[in-house]
Amino acid sequence: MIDRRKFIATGASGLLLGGCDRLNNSAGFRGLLRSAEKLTMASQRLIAPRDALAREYGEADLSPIFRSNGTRMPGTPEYARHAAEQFANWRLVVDGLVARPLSIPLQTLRSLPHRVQITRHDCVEGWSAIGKWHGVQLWRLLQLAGLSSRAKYIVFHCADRFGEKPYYESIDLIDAFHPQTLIAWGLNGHLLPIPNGAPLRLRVERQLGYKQAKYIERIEAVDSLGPIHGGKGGYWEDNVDYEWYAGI
Ligand SMILES: Nc1nc2c(c(=O)[nH]1)N[C@H]1C(S)=C(S)[C@@H](COP(=O)(O)O)O[C@H]1N2
Ligand SMILES: [Mo]
Repeated sequence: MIDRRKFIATGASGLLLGGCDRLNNSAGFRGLLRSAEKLTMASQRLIAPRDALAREYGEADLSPIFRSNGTRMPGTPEYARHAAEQFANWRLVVDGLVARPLSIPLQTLRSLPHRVQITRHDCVEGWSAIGKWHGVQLWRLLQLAGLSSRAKYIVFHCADRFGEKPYYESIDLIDAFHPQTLIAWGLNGHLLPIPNGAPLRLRVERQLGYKQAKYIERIEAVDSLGPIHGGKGGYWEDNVDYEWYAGI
């Protein structure tokens, strides 16, 4: 019995091979193939990684302790008072280029739909830790506030100071609307501990540790980073020339 499918398959691929062989023999066509390949790689590097999800891990991968770095306890009297009250009166301000500026009580924020994700944090100082984060997706807050079409960046103002200088960070709208970008209020199944940024910290999973702003009290939408503090978009960017886009 003749296997018709096999016959057709062989026949077809035979034809294709014949055609490709002929084309492959032309140096010009091989060059074209190579440049098309380079083009694909280049465009994937430029576009795909910005939207791609950061790797998520399982419970078994969690680091036994998620260490703390930078500020472990903001030194201001205001923060001390909030900490003593278990942050019962903490509010998150969302303002700048928005239609409806918000001042969201922490309790309300924690009652919004949230996402849980286990990701790896990489610090430039050469350590990593895997933690489980619980938080509201930033895009939800920007939607609630009615982000203006003039906005280009989202700035995170923090409660801690380095001398006189407040810690702050900023991201663009691609990262701001990324599904894994959270305003996190929980770590490993508990409310966020103070050393890790209580009561609210940013998780922007495609970027390095210093972008993960802790102790967030205000989120500001802006069209330019120039007028804010040193103008380079973040405390470390202003003061020690760290990259603004710290992609990993
Ligand atoms: N407000 C604030 N956010 C901050 C810092 C800080 O000192 N202050 N340190 C950054 C750095 S360098 C790292 S590696 C992470 C550390 O987060 P962790 O303390 O939860 O490990 O927070 C980042 N966010
Ligand atoms: Mo870091």
